[in-house]
Amino acid sequence: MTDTSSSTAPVVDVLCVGAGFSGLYAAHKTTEKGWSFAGFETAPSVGGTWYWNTYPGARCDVESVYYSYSFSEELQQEWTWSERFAPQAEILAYINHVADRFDLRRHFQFNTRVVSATWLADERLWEVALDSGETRRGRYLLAGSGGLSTPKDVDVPGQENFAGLTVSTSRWNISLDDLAGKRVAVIGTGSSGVQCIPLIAEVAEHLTVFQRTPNYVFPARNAPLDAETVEKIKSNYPAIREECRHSPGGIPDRPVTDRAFDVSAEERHERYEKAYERSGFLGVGAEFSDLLLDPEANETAAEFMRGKIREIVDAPEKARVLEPRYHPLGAKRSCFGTDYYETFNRPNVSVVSLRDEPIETMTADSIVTSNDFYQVDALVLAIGFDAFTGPLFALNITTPQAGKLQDAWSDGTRTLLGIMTAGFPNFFMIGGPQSPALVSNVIVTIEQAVDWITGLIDHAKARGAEVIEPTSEAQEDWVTITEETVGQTLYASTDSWYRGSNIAGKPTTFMGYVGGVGKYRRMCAELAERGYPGITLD
Ligand code: FAD
Ligand code: N01
Repeated sequence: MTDTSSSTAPVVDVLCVGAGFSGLYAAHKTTEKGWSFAGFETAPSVGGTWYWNTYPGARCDVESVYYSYSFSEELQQEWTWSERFAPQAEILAYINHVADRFDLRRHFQFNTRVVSATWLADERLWEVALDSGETRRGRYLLAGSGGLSTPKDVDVPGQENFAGLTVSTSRWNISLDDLAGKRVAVIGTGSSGVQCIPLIAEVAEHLTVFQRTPNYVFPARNAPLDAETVEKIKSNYPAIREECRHSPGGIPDRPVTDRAFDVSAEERHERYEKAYERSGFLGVGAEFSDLLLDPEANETAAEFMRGKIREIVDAPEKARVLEPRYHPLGAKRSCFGTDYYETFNRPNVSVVSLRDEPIETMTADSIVTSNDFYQVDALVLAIGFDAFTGPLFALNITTPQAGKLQDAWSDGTRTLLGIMTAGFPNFFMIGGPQSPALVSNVIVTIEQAVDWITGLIDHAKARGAEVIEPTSEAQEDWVTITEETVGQTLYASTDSWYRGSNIAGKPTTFMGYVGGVGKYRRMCAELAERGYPGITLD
């Protein structure tokens, strides 16, 4: 590695990691204010999630008209989404359009990984070290490094023995044709697996799905957006965006107040049927107000979904394996699929329950379970991410007073508003842990966070302060709020990547605020109006 140490490079106002939705909006917002900005991105181009996750079937499951930037009326008028849930390529094209339209690429250094970030207390600056050997200094460090950008390490026993084609959904680098005529195994049935399985089934000679935990898969009900719908949306965008900003989930809400047992079994079933037709995040799982609070109420929705699976899947044994029984509906991230359960009616598709027969090892051409062995030519890993802390810890963020971020968070994430953390001055996370990003339309949270962070920096600058840091007391108050809010729900007791339980050794603390983006926005705004109590300026 050449040493191109750039001590002569100018000190910038803002250093930023990542050129996804977060980094690009941060670049736009801060440079508009006249601040200097230096962004770094491992990938050769913009896009973040939508650059990396190019597996067949990848698309958003928050409707595109909501899952997009709201900061520019011109942008939302000139861009037209073709489908209710745009495919990955279209979302990536949109992000590229945004980068070009607002001339944002010039602020980023691509093919560049930030390997460490160190607070230089005397200079009151951050210094980032890059994998090129260079260093750069700046006043503020923004992490737009993503919640789902670090793939989970492969932990399938014996996977290193496998000699066939191996590909991961989060780093997809083959074409679907490469799987044509092959015996394919997919391991993992979260959102990524659910989206790619039906398409792989269409080309594979045989597809075996290795499923550990069956999840609830709702029909996505994707469809082209017709001209009339697009026109209606475009003429109403400001109101739609406002509704999203003040909603619980960052999408227009459909408030319900009655509980599952307030109505008769027949009425409940009818309502679930209608909700199933509607699908989306406001479908079955949101039909009654207590579904994520009361296990018995939840079970009525869960059993409704199991009934749907039994209706759709012809073979009773396959249906039994696919029926979710190990966690409440919605307490792990729900999945939205197209022809997901129908795919298991194809003669070339089988499903293996790893709960019944765990994988013991792999050979050069097979997966060996406790019960059988399955010959495969290609292996697709859809095993998920080391969410939130994975990318943050890889930044090796260090301050003299608090040490490394991973040490400060060894018992779980501790933040103020999911944006700042005590002991790490001038460090801001966009859509970080303990923000609403985990359970919302993430773009709403990203825009709100960047707006709030820049407002706070303006406030500090106006007072001649260079250093911004939350107090430990304010941080503990926020940790308590997030824990109490989630503690009332079924999320709190369900193993999931939300709680870090998909990664061996990771502390299992819930990594989001589930009180809703609207309420969160109000709390952030109130803090600003009150002059940011709990945040010290120096
Ligand atoms: P990312 O898009 O993850 O971008 C972070 C970038 O930082 C990456 O490009 C990464 O390479 C870069 N980076 C990280 N560390 C470093 C480093 N050390 N040095 C340099 N660069 C670094 N959310 C929704 O709300 N709705 C959806 O429908 C939805 N669909 C999704 C589908 C998939 C397949 C996945 C994986 C996630 C989905 N999400 C969805 C969540 C999604 O991650 C966010 O919506 C959003 O894209 C996050 O944007 P971001 O810019 O914060 O992070
Ligand atoms: O990852 P996941 P994902 N052996 O962690 C299994 C977003 N997203 O990439 O549940 C066998 O959800 C694991 O089993 P279990 C969205 O927020 C959105 O699918 O741990 N199996 C699980 O079935 C989503 O929630 C979209 O028992 C193993 C699966 O792999 C998040 O990204 C699309 C295993 C992992 O599921 C992550 O989704 C894609 C092992 N060793 C992603 N290790 C949209 O639709 C793991 N598994 C918008």
